[in-house]
Amino acid sequence: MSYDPSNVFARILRGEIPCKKVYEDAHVLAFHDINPQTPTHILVIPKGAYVSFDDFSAKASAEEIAAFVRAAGQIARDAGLDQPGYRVLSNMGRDGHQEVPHFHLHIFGGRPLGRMVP
Ligand code: D5M
Repeated sequence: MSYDPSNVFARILRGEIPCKKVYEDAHVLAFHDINPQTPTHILVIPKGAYVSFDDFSAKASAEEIAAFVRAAGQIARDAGLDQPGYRVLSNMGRDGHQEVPHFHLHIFGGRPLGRMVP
């Protein structure tokens, strides 16, 4: 699947639509989900044009991957979620019910999340 630059997260990265930003560095942007499923629901996205986790894992540089993972952990810590914990999830493709075709990680927290339901 080729990258569609008109997707909503690409538009956020270009500053065409606003977001509630929680973190930004050279490789990563994070903001609050517009439709939060938990008291804290943050989306972490790479600035590079990657469609999905599959695309990112295959094509991103080691520097981008390291920056992304480090940032995601820091964002969760800064949100106060590391104790008592949180959930990280990425929907991938049609069966994964991915709606926005720009790779993103969901960080869910702020209440007990219960057992993971696929
Ligand atoms: O989830 C895509 C997520 O993106 C979903 O939880 C809503 C969120 N979303 C969609 N548009 C926006 C804007 N404009 N700001 C913040 N969050 C947004 P997926 O994993 O693709 O199913």
